[in-house]
Amino acid sequence: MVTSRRVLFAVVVAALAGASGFLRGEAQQSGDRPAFSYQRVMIPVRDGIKLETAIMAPANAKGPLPILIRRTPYGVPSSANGMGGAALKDLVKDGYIFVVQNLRGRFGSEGTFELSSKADLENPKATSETTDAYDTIDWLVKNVPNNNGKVGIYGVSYDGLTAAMTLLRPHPALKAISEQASPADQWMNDDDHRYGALRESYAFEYAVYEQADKNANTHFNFETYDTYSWYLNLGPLSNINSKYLHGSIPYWNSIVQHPDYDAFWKDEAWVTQIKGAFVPNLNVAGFWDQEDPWGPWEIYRRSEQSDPNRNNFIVAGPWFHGQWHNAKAESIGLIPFGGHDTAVEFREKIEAPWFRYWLHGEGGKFPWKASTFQTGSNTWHTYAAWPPASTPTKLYLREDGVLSFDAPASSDAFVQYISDPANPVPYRTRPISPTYPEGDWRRWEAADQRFVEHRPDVATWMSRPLDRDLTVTGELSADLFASTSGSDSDFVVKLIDVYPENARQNAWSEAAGPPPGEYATSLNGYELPIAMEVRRGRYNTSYEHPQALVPNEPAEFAIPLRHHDHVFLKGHRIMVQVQSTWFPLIDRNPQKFVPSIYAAKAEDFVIATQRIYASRTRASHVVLPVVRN
Ligand code: PG9
Repeated sequence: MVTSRRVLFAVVVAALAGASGFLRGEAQQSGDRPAFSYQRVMIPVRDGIKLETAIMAPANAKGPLPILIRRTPYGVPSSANGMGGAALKDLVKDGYIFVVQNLRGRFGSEGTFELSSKADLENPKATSETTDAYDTIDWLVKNVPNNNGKVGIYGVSYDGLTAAMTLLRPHPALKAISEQASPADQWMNDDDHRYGALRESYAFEYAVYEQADKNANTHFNFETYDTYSWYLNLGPLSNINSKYLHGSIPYWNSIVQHPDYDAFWKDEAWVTQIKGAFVPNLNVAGFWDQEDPWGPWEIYRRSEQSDPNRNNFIVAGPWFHGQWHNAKAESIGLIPFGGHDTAVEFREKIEAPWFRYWLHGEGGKFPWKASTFQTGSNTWHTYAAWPPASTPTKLYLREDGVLSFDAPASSDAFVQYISDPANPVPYRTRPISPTYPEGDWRRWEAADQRFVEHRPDVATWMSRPLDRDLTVTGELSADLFASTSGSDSDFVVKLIDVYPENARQNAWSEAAGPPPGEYATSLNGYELPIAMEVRRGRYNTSYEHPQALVPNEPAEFAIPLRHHDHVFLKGHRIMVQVQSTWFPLIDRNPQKFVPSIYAAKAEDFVIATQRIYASRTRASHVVLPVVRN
């Protein structure tokens, strides 16, 4: 069942202007908020449809100003009041004409919202987020009074995607981009899949969120409090359409009609069209981004193919999705950032100077290519190139549950567990709230993994306490040698930083003991995930043509674990957990090969015996890019 919450638009100034008509709005000032005028205009694009756009200009501008655009599916502001918020403080100080536009088909914008990142640039009739941005910039520089002819575009997530897609065909007035947490290829990674494994809860709930109602962001109305139970009781995925959506959500229909990496997804993978860095772009990534942790690195990597003018930069920090635009970011969940307010530091020292340099011509170009807030050490770093030089170092999963730098010596050793799709491993503690409205969803990637360590279907390896700091900077990966008694299977790898048992002096007195609820909020023995990823067996040899695994025959699974900058501190231990379900984050693999999992029947889901090999010839391991300090 789908319910919709109408978002009320208080149109402060109902200024709907055509290509030449630009109406002046009233300047708004309240308390010490900066004074901004506010106009709502309809901007025409090449196929004749008009896009609803809010324009907020500082009332006290001394001279012409650059334009800073954000393009969004979530609704434009209904007044200029947001200009006083913490996220924009530094940009507001520098002076910009702020423009926020609804994507085609969302809220007051005409056309159809397809939730698509396809950009068919060869077809002169095709429109996309690339062409809509181009046409919007063209209109703005010609019609907005007092602009200096320079435009920047930025945004987080979907807004970041629309910023990033301007890289493919930038308007000449576009002088600076900052894509932040943009997805790049929705089959390969980020919101909807991980190397073809469906992110069931996210893909479903997001498709409903954006496509159930043109004029609202819609929360799916779960009739069960714990969504883990809801998804489990749902049974096979085909029940989403047969019992609830009835084909009403086009993007969900596309997902279930295209299980494999076919032409549909390859067209959606706009990032493959990047050939170099032709406009300055600051990519921004979060190490614990629960939605789009991969895209910014992929956009950065593709842009590095040709960057003679040093236009391509990346910043990464210890953030959940978009946390760098929160009023403060001093911690994620229970994990503190060593006294740093990383959001304020990012905005003051990186984001605002970025646009100041490119759009106001003040300050200097960043002397680095990459900057990170390194976790563990809790310090900012800059790098002349990413990734910096490191020594790939293998940590082996041994048969006795020990994680060791020494390779296993035995000839036929493995660790075994039983994976039952009827009792899948939850990805966070139950009850699991819906994805939207966001609550615990934001912080779950930094959650203590002790909550599943005891499960018989979670295999665990642990190192000895480290005798010195271990700095890991660059791309991590895992290489599992594994078998299943089934003919398809998932393997999830989690790399975990285990805090010492006495990591923190607890605040309560020995004699009084902890106040209710506080014992579980200690960092003592905390198991902090640093990297987590899943590989789906059917795609082990081909993304386009899934293949059955041979039952009980070991195969090698290469599992990329993305880019990180983390120090495992002296006294901490390193842990690896391996499991075959991660629910309902990832849909359940039936563990029996079927042509499409999305058409699987209840009886296709079978119990399987999984083996992770730990022998001389099949030495499962993770690879850490170790940097000597
Ligand atoms: N992660 C969301 C999203 C981005 C792009 C496409 C689909 C979803 C978002 O937060 O906007």
